[in-house]
Order: sequence, then C-alpha cells, then structure tokens
Amino acid sequence: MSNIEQVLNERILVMDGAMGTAIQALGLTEDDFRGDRFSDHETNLKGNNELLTLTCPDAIRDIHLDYLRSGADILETNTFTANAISQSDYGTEALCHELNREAARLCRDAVDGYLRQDASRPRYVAGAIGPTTRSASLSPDVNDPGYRNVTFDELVADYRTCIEGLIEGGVDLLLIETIFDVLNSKAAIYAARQVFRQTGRELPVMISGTITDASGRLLSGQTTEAFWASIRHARPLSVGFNCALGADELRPYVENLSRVATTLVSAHPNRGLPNEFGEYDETVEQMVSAMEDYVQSGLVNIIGGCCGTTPEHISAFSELVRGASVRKPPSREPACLLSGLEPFAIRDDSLFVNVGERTNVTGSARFARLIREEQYEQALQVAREQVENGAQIIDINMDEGMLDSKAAMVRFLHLIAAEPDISRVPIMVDSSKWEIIEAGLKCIQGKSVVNSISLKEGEAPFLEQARACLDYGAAVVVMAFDENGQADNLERRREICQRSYDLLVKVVGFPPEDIIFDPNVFAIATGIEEHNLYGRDFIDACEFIRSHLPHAHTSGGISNVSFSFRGNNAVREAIHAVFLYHAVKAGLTMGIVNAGQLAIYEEVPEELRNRVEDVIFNRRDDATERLIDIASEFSGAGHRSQTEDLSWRDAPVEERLAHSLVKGINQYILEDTEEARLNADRPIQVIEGPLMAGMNQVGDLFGAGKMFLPQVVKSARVMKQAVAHLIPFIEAEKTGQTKPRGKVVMATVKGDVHDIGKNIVGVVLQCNNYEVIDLGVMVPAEQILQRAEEEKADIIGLSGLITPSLDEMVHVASEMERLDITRPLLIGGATTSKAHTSVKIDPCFRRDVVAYVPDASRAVGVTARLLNPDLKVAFRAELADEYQKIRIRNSNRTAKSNTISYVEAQANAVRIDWQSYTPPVPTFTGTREIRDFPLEEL
Ligand code: THG
Repeated sequence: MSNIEQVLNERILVMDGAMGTAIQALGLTEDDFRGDRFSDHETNLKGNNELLTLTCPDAIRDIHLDYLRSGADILETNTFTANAISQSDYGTEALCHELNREAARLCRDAVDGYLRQDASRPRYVAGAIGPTTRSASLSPDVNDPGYRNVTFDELVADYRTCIEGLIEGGVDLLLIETIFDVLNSKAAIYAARQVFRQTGRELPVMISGTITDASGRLLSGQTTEAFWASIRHARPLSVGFNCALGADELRPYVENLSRVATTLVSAHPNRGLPNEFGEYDETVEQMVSAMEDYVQSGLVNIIGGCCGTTPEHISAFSELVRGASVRKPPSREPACLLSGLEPFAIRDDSLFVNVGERTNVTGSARFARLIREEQYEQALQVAREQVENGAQIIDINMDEGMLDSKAAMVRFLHLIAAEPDISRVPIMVDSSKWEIIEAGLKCIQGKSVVNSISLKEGEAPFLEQARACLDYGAAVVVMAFDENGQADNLERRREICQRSYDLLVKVVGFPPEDIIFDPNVFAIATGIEEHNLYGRDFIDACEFIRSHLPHAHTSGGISNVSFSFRGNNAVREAIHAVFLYHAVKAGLTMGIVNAGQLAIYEEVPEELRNRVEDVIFNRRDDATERLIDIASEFSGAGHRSQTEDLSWRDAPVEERLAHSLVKGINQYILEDTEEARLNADRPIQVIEGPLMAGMNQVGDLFGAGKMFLPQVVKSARVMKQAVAHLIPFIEAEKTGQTKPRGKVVMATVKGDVHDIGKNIVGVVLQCNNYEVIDLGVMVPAEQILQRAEEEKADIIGLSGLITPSLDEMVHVASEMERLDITRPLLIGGATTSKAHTSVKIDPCFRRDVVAYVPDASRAVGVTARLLNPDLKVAFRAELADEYQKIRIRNSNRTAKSNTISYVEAQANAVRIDWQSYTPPVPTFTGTREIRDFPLEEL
C-alpha cells in the first residue's frame, strides 16, 4: 500500500484550488508569458499558463505555497494543458516533456520546502493530466459522424511524454482529470500503464471525470456507472468528478459514484456555475456548506476546488475535514462490469446474457453485403435491430478475406459511437486477428469484451494479449484452444480452460470475473461419429468451468451448433432453444445468438424436442437419423414451420390472447383484444383479466428459464399493442366524469427502464378518475420529488424491476425524509416486496405512509384509502403493525445486509417480471432519449 493510501484510510485529504484563477489575478502580460526565452516566438503566448513554469516560475511557486499554507494536502502541478495537442495551439508542442518535468520539479520543490517548515503531515504532488482539446470518440464534423481528429495512438504517445516528464520531475501520483471523453482517459491510463511497466514503478492514479450538463452524463455520453466500469481496470487510487458544475449540482453524481465505486472518491467542483460573464460569484460560504454536506454524508475521501476556487476555499475545506469520518468504499461481490454508454454487470448469479450475432460478416450474408457495398447506414440498422430485439451486448466481426477488415471494424465502431441507441450496450470485438481486435479496442470508450484470445500460438502471445486487454480495459473471451488445436472433448476442454485460467489469474493478475470461457460450440448431428459428444461435452464443460474456476463466465456461439441443418430454420431454432435451455441450466453465462429469433424450449413440439435432446445428449445411436427423419416436416422457410398449427385460433379468446402473448405473435392481437373488449363490461377488464393472466404465464416461463429476455421483449411488445388498442375506449369512458379524485406522480426509478407495470397502474388509476403524471423511466430522485412538489401531488409512486432499484427506492425515501416531504409513497414493481418495503424503505421515511402495492389491481384500493383522511389513519396503523411484524421476523436481515440478496430479488422478479418489462423503444411518456436496458447492480 502506498503511503498516500495509508493516510487516506485515516482521513479525508484536501486538494488545492484553481491554478488558472490565481494566474489570472496576477495580470501578467504577453511579455511576462514570453520571458527572455520566447521573446522571438512567432505566435502570441499570453494565456499559455503552462509556459509560465519556464518563464515565471516564481509566480507558479507562490501559488503552490499559497495553497500549501491554506492547508492543501495534495498539490497539482501546473500541467493541465501541457500536452502536445493543446500546446500546438501556441506552437510550443515540442516543449511538452520539459513543461511536465519542470512543473513537477517546481511543485516538488515548493512542497519539500514547505515540509521542512511544517512536517506535521505529509503533502503530495499530483501530476495533472488534462483531457487535451480533442476527442477520440466524438466527431468534430456533424456531417461525418465517423470522422475523428485524433487517434487513440496519438493520445497515448502524447500522454506518455507528459507522464514521463511528470515522473522525472518527481510527482507522487498522477491525476487524470476533467475527463469529458472516456476514451481519451483510457488512452491516458494505457500510457500510464506502459510507463509503469517500463520503469518498474507504479504510481497511484487518481481519475476524475466531468459531468458536462444537466443530462447527468459525460460529454461522450456515459453515465456515472458506465464511466466507472470503463476506467476500473486502472485500479485507481480514487475516482471522482471535477469542473463544469458547482458543488450543489455535482452532488447527485458524486453520491452515485460513491455508491458504486469500490475505491476512494474525490470531488473538486467549480465555485458554482459561472455568471453570464463567465465569472464565479458563488460565495465561499455557499461552496463550503455544500462541501460540508459531502463530508458529513460520507460521500468523499478527497475534496478540493476547480475553476474559480481560491486559497480561502481551501483553508475552509481543510477545517471541514478535520476529524471528519472517512468514507469506506463499499465491498461488492466480484462482477464483470461492462459498459457502453450505460453499465452492464454480469454477476455469478446473473440471468442468461444475449450477445447479438448478426453484426458479423461471416455470420450474416446481409450484413456482409452491406459492409462490402459500404452501406454503413443500413449496417448500423442491423446492430440497432439486435439491440431492439434484446441483445445486451453486440458481437462485431469483420473477418473476411476480401475485405479490409481492420478499416471496416474501425469505421463501423466509429459510426456506432455516434448512435446512442446502439452504443448504450457494450461491444464484443470479434476477430481471429489480434491486430483487428486491438484496432477495435482503440475506438471504444466503454468496457468491452475481446473475442477472443487463446493458447493457440503458445503461452507468450497469450500472456501478452491478456496484458494488453488489461491495459485497454477489456474483459476477454478465452477459447478452449491450445498449441495442439481446438479442444474437442471434455477432458481437453477442462484442461485448457484450467490452464488458461491459472495463467491469467496467477501470472497476469487478470480479474477472474472478466474471464469468459468459450468451450467451443461445434455442429451436432453431422453424421460423423466423432461429433456425437459435441453437444453434451460443451454443456458439461460449462458446468466444470462455473464450478471449478471461481467467478469465470462461459459463452458460446449458439448458432454453430445447428450448422448441419442450414436451410431449415425451423429445426435450427428448435436445436438452439433446446441446446440453450440445457446449457444455461449447466451454467452458460452468455450466448452469441440471433436475439430476434429465439424459440421457446417449451414450445418446441415434443417429438422434435425429444429427438433434438437425443442428439445433444447422444442418447441413442440413431439419434441423428431420427432427427433428420422428422426435420423435413418442420422445414418451413421463415421461423415458423409450414406445418404451423393454427388450431389455437379455435380456443376461447382468453386463451388466444395468452397464446399470442407467450409466443410474441402480434398478428391477431388487435382482433382478439377487440373481441375480448366487446365481451367485457368495461375495457379495463381486458387488461386486468386475460392480458394480465397471459403475461403472468410469460413471467412464469421466464422464471423457469424457459424463455429468454428477447422473447420477453416480444411478449411485452404484443402486450403494448393490446393496451394501446384499449386506451381510446378507456379514455372515452372517462368523459363527463367529475373532477379527479386525486393526483399521483409516478416514475420508474433511476437506473431502471422497465415500465409496463407502471403504465398499467397508470391506466388503471386513470380509469378510476385519478390524475396521473407519469415521469417515465430512469427518473432521478431529485426530479421525482421536485415534480411532486410542483404538481402538489397527493401521492408519489415508484416502480422498478431490477435489484438496484430497491436501493434507489430506499434513496428516494430517505430524500423525502431529509427534504421533509409529506406525501404517501407507493412502492411497486417486480423486485419490490412487502419484506423489502417493511425492512428497508419504511424505516427511512416516517413522515408519511409507505405502501407496498403487490400488483396493478390493488393500486386503486390503496390510493383510495390513502386519499381519504379517515381511512388513511386506520390504514397507516394497519400497515405500521404489519410492517413491524415483518421487521421482527426479518430482524437478522436488517443488521446483516443492505438489501435482500440478489437471489431473493430474482425470485421475486421472475414471479411477476412481465409487469415491468418493456422493450427499449419509446412508449407513453419517456423522459430521456437515451434509453436503458436491464441495468444490473454495480
Ligand atoms: N465463439 C466465439 N465467437 C464466435 C463464435 C463462437 N463468433 C462467431 C460465431 N461463433 C458466432 N456467430 C454466429 C453468427 C451467425 C451464425 C453462426 C454463428 C449463423 N449464420 C447463418 C448461417 O451461417 O447459416 C447465416 C444466416 C444469414 O446469412 O443470415 O449461423 O462459437 N467466441
């Protein structure tokens, strides 16, 4: 542990304040900036603050000394723009190394000199590394989204020079700060790791991003959590935010980071937001009181000031932190944290993850043609469709003999970066050529997956590539391949995976949770006897990996398994469904699949299913022949076989609706919904009755592992169509009704995009003459509470499907308590439970009632009781009593853990999962453009 780490275990440290503001105050002239040395320099130099290190070193030293006297523990070198890209504006790019080295020496001298006078505690020199003026993942040309004016390699070279200079000048640590493009910061991290490896000495690294505007994202589009996932591989001393916002505006993001980051957290905000003259006029008291809240709330380990702050701020900060208790980073179970613009976590107990296979020139004739013909717009559409159909990661492969594969990979990734609805998911860079993978990694700001590396060329390249994956910050698919070729039996699969695991974990120090083994999916039912065990061995290998190689995951190219039935999609899909069903049960974490075309195990005709199982498990010698025998009967063109059975159309309308929902068929949904409506007394009954019943079946199948996410997406789409058909009738019923009975503001909480359940609650309440203000999905606490105040809502309703939403609801409740909001709080959605509401939410909010609403049909009853003052008293007492009993029953849990376990939550989730599931297309009232997919807990 470095010295600073030890100190940070004990207390909060204070960084210095702005350098720029202090320099400005000196009123230096062009001549001062030039000094003697640059008197003949051809361009103006005023404003090149870093040059003052050489031309006015005393001025810079004095600023350092001022901050030291104010009590700063960490001093930043005067190097924020001392990189070649920024310096080239002044024609001084050749000075980069010198500027960094001398600035580090200057700061070192100031600190060392000061320490001789006051050695009561250590002070540190942080080498400041700014973002440069160019962006590796954004195009400066609106007409050409694929264009970039700087490459990753250029940034790495530039940052290397800076880092070498800083280290030579004697810095104690590096501070990569004011990150607006996470890809730039990944280049800085890459450069730092190279330098550390070469010099054999590793310095602590602080990383600090910038939230540029009210979107709450970095300029390059990432959320806080996605940013953390992208830079976590640097194993930073701290992660934090600085610049752009004042302490008040920055607080929610720091709080967020503080919750997810398993390292120390820093914050050095601006002195409020600038006025229209670009000046900072927030008072010292205002900023100090905001920072006091950071400290008291345990959000931070390091504080400081950015633009506009002065020694006065810093001395107040150092008062603040004296004796303050230190934030302890949360401990988390190891999880593979990936990210696109948004985070995606894969844990040991995660549900099956779908990787979209269609963006592959060898796996899709259509995609290959589009790339060959350079129809990139349409090629992007292929990627978009995968995401819309439920792919949680997309696999991109450009390996084709006739193509400039590397150029195609780079072009496509650059274009994807400009499409938020695609780039919100992580990317799997798929190539058999390492140089193409590497070229891909240099284009991606998120944490991606390398597909793949292996021992095929021996240990040395394997280790080298694994280290590179760590330097770029990527998880890795490891194929069961060694010097002797592909593992094609169980024994070889085990042996190679074990050996690869040991090398990665013990030699390279690769995080095991970022290793994804692919034990080779080969075609089955080929008629070749040696292939008979391919299915079973893959499945058994998954079982072995998950039980013997801790935290490692498994993956496979699922469509490979059915190659021998090419041309017969119905049978291929049946094979995929059956194979996946068993592989997932055995521990398959993820599969590269055609997300839009997954059949449901349960729905595969029994005879076909049995014969496929005979083949997969090699249950009989004639298994392949028997499958071929019946294959032709199912050989429809598209995905549904010609022998498609329409007898379900003769069933009663309730059953037909359920069938359509389960199978995701939208062909008959309108006519059936209409028929059901005509049969019902009121249109709402169709939702409450047969549609809900059908979606419950979907929930059960999903829970039993018999349906996968993309299929649930389809079901949800059909459900939405049915509901949309009913809404006009429901609206029509309402006309002529009297004044609304009350007003409900509701939202799906931040981090969660699921809203079918909430939407249905909304419809049901509106039908009962309540006014509903639906804030949509991913709504931060501040926004929900602010809106509720503005609207003078009678009730606030929160919804969520996924586990992290539980914590977010606790957060909203605590905020209501803190902000003294007295309105009842309704809690609903799939992961929520009466137990969680009683044990975790209710105790955080005592100012009014917290009521758990188990399903949409209860919403009206609960709302009515809460809005009637007489009934409310009794209801509140009843709930208090009930919740108290539950708390006593669960008393061990309150003490032990912060939320109910993931497994418990999943168990809840699957039961009524459908209620909250929504496809990632805008519906009802959305609040953001960039929409999320199941976002897992970080
Ligand atoms: N393991 C890993 N990566 C992989 C694979 C794997 N990447 C590529 C591949 N295998 C997985 N992707 C696909 C994509 C498509 C198909 C199979 C695997 C496929 N395509 C149809 C075919 O060839 O018949 C093409 C249909 C069309 O043209 O539309 O089957 O195993 N780590």
